[in-house]
Amino acid sequence: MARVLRLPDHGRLLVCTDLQGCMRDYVRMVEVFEEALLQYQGDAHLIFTGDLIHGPHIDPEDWPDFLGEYYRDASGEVMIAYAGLAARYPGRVHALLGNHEHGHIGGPHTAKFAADEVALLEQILGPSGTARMRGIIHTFALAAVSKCGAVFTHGAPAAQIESVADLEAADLSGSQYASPLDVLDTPVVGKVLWARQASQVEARRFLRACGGTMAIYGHDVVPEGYETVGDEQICVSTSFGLFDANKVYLSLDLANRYKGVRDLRIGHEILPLYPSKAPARLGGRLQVS
Ligand SMILES: [Mn+2]
Repeated sequence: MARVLRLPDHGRLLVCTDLQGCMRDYVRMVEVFEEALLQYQGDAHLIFTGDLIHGPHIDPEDWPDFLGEYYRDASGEVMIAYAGLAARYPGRVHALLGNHEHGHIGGPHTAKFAADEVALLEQILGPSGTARMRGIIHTFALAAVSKCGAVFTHGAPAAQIESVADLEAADLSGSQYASPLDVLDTPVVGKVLWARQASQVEARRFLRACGGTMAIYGHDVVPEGYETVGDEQICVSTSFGLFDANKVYLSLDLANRYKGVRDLRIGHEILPLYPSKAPARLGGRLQVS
C-alpha cells in the first residue's frame, strides 16, 4: 500500500478514530457505513484513522471510570473483521496506521494496558494469526489526503514535511534506528503517529504541504467527543476512552471543499455514534424526562 491514500472527489466519507479493540463500536460503525452505501447509491467510503487494536483486558468490577464504556479487548477479531469488510467493498474501506499497529511492524512496542502490548497480542494470536495481522497492517497508509480539504493522520498534524513526497518516503521499518524508541524523535513518522498536539504554525505548514485545509485525527481521548483547535484542526473520539453518549464520528461530502473545521456542523458532519444515547449537544436524540 502506498504511504499516502488519495481519496476520490465524490461520495460520502465516514471517519472513525481509535477503536482499540472495541468490537461493538466497530460493528456499529460498519452499520453506519452500510446505511450510507444505501443512502448514497453505493458511493460511500469508510476510513479508520489507526489504533484499531490494543484494548484493556479488565474485569467489569475493576474497570476505572476514565476508560468510559466497558468493553473487553477483541483486537484480533477487529482486525480480521476489518480485512473482511475491505475485501467485501473493494477500494471503499481504508485504514491508517496508528502507533499501536506500528509496534507490530517495526515501531516501538506500546505499553498502555500491558507491559508489552505487541508481545501480548502476538502471543494471543499465535504465529499464523500474527502473520495474518501483520499482513493486514502492511496495507495501512500513513496519511490520507482529499480534494475536499481534509487531511487524515493518526496523530496531530505536527510532522515537518515540505510535500506529500516526504510522507511517501517515510521508512516505517525501524531498522535504521539503534532502538525502536528512536522513532519517537523523528520529524515525520514520530510526529504522525505520536503527536498529541500541533501548534497553528505546524498545522498550517503540514496542511499546505498536503494541499489541505483541515487536519482530522484521533490518538488522544477527547471525553466530550471532539475538540477543534483553531480553524484547521479537529481531534475526534469515536470509541476508546468514552462513554457511548459522547462517541462521535464524522461524515464528509468528498465533493465539497471545506474551508476549515468551522464548516463541520453538529448533526451534519459531526454525528453521534449512538444517537439514542447522545445529548442534543452532539445532535443526539436523548430525551431527558
Ligand atoms: Mn494512538
